[in-house]
Amino acid sequence: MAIRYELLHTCKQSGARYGLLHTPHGTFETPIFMPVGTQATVKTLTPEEIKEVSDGLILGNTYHLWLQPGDDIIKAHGGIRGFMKWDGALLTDSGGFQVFSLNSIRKIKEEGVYFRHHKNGDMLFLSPEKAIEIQENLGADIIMSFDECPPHDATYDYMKDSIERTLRWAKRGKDAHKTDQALFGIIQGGLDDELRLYSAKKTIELDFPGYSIGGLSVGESKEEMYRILDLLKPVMPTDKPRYLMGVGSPDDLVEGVIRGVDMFDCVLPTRNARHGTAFTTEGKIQIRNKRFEMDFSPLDPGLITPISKYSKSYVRHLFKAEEILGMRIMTYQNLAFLKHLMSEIRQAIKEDRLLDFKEEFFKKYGYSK
Ligand code: PRF
Repeated sequence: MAIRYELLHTCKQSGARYGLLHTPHGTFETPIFMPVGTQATVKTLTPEEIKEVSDGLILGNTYHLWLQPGDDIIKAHGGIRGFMKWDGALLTDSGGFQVFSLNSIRKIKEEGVYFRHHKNGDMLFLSPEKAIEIQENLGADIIMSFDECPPHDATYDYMKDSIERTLRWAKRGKDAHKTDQALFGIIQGGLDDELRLYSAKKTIELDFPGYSIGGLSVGESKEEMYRILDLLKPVMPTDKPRYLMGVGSPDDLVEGVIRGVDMFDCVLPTRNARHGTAFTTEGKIQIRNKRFEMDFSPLDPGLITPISKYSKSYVRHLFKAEEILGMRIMTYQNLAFLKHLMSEIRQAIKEDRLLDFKEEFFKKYGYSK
């Protein structure tokens, strides 16, 4: 196991955790947000830019890179890091979630999942062992068990069968895993307290170096997600990192950290950016809006970065003219904003005032709860 988590402080006001995640490619302060680089690129940015707007740890996807260009080609480059020239640290998701979210035609069997390629229709098969093998070829520092993420409104019986299978898959993945990459277990269980606690207990018994919380932010309300996080907080091992998968709106980051989460990833900041929505210290803005036509102020007057020299009026023009630079500037902004937010959160934890910070944050930035 080539990572180590060090818990350095627990916020007296909120119970949030401040710690260090030691990996072979850097030591990172947690809580941390990881930008998503699904196809061995954080869309629109160069690795040098990703360095500037991240804390140095990003996410890649097994599913996409296995299908294109193929994990053999990436392995021949020395893994994703060598392929995309990223010298920071990396985490890969196992492909399970993507199989379920991108493919409507699929068959879940005990041995794995059969499905059709979402573009060319080829019949494909992904299993716990195969997901580990691909992730070993992709070479990330942290890798994920192969899981099923059932719909949040699945029946109790379906959910129970699914988490039992995911537990058997986790064990099979663990048995197949040979490298010193850190393999995380994934807790599922939907919105049912009993099933969540059962999945947590059994996953923790398998003894992984870190635990992911999956199956959330899949259509349920924020209150339901926070309730499940509250439920899990006291049962998670304190000496291992906790990763909430696919969650990263500014309000969810604050609420997740309060509930003991150390790591997050989400396509939201980068995807929103490409659709013209900026996260700023003055709230969320849609840059295409007519009110920015003559606005010569920077995208985010409260956060000075290399893109602050561009006016809102200019970035609006780039979007209206469908110029690629517009997406680049907005992606830079949204990731820079989340990096800044996470550093403020860490500071507030260290000073035992994260609940005060939350109050201020929601009031000042206008993010809805
Ligand atoms: N499982 C995996 N990846 C994921 C999820 C999950 O449940 C989610 C759910 N929010 C995002 N990414 N393997």
